Amino acid sequence: MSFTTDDALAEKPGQLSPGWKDETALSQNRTWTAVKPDASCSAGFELPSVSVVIPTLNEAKNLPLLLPRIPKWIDEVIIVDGRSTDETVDVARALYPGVRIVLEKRRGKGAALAAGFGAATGDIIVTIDADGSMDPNEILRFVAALMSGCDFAKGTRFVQGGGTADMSLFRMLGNWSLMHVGRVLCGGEFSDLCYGYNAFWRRNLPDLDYNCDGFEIETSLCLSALRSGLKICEVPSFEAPRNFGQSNLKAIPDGIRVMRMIVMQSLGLRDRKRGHAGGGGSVAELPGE
Ligand SMILES: Nc1nc2c(ncn2[C@@H]2O[C@H](COP(=O)(O)OP(=O)(O)OP(=O)(O)O)[C@@H](O)[C@H]2O)c(=O)[nH]1
Ligand SMILES: [Mg+2]
Repeated sequence: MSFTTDDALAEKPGQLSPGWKDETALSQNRTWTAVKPDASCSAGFELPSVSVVIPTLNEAKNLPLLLPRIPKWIDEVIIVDGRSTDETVDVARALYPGVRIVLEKRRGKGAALAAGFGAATGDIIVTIDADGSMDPNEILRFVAALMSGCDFAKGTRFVQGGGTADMSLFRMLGNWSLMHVGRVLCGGEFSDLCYGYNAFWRRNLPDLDYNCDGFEIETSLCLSALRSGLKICEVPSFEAPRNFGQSNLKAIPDGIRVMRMIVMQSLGLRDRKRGHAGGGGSVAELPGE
């Protein structure tokens, strides 16, 4: 069904305020189309599907604190593993029926995320760590930011509403320095360049550079989004301490990798597109239960 602003005026004579009558939309006599609401369309628009990609390396003890808290409206959860020596994969399957397990044998969080991106089918991809430091309830903030017009929603611990309880002073200083080098060399106003809680539209994958293996992946995603002219917004997020196990991040070597990535992005030396998911051809998916 469709109707024009004239139809609306005819139906409600005298009920529209004079100010409203002066609106451009009214003077242009636009045609409006009524949308029939259904379960997935309660606000008059299609809701996007959401994939959550979780890289895991020996996170069996942490998954019980994460997976049951993933919101029920998430369409797809992808665990990217392949190098764990504990029960991570079994625990994931037991805790989250329908979870997709992607096996990536190559070392590094970047390689794992790339494999997850290749496997994801949702309109929106959200990345979240498995160690319990990120609250799955915040996913809604990221999805809302994308649905309100952003292309890339970047989690940040360093604005009002965000925070961290998981960073030593040394790492805090390193993070701060890298962020400022990133701003000077690449522009943008990121307040947090190295945080793993992010979300973006899957259709924008070709604009992003995720062709790197390690913890520099987040920096690479943000700076390539900036270079590609994507609309980026920051979303406040709180990082709690890792629940069990040890961090895989090594501040100095990984900091150097991030610095190298910033310099390469600033010089435009990066190839944005990854040839195929995982890049190394080592990606496999475990058959469903
Ligand atoms: N598949 C896969 N996942 C990884 C690899 N390295 C790290 N991860 C995962 O990436 C996420 C982030 O790693 P963390 O070790 O927590 O790194 P971090 O958050 O910077 O360090 P902390 O704040 O100290 O926990 C976790 O979910 C890890 O399990 C890897 O080589 N392969
Ligand atoms: Mg962590």
